[in-house]
Amino acid sequence: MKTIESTPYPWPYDGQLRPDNTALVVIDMQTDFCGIGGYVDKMGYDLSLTRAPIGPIARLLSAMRAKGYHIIHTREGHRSDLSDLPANKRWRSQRIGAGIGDVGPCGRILVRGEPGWEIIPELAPLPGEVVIDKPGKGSFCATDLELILRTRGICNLVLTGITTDVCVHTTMREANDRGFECVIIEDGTGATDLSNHRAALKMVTMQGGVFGAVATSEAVIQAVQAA
Ligand code: C5J
Repeated sequence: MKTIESTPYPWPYDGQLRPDNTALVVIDMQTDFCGIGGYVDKMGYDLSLTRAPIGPIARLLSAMRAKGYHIIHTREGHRSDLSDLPANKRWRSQRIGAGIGDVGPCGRILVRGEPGWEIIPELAPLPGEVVIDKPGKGSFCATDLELILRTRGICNLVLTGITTDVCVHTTMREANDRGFECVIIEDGTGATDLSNHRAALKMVTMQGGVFGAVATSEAVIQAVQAA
């Protein structure tokens, strides 16, 4: 039996924390969400909030890669012809001055293959690690993530990335409804607004852990490194 110290219960619920059944999921650590000139920067939000999880995620990647855990990265982005970009998503982004598909300082905003869409170099995937390209906020919508998890026998997800209240939360809710056991990492996630980050974490802890549990990166690292 192995668990991580977390709130509101030691995670995972069944004590079966192992490299073969557990994945570290790193969500949307792309320049568009945490780099100068990217989508979040164009919207005028404080980049220090979305850059805060970079260090904790780097340490988690190092610890979990060393122990052979599955590593999965995601990228939010659209086809270059924007055929998978809903008109309302584009319209809303244009209203706030950061039109998805429009040219910005880092190329076309949230378009696959553009510089802003790339995962930041500090957290770059290693060869062989799964990278999920998603057109939406959740990582399960219009992707093969669930097929990959089931094929590999992964039932536990350690969720990190940005933003806590949007793509990470949507992914956690989607995963929870599919029966995956999730923990969200409080210092391994970040939002465009600090109170939204804190509220998103608090929501998870309600109802006995309505979507799973909340832990620190250090608690995960200590557990995976324990003999
Ligand atoms: C957003 C994301 N916030 N990765 N995307 O639009 O959370």
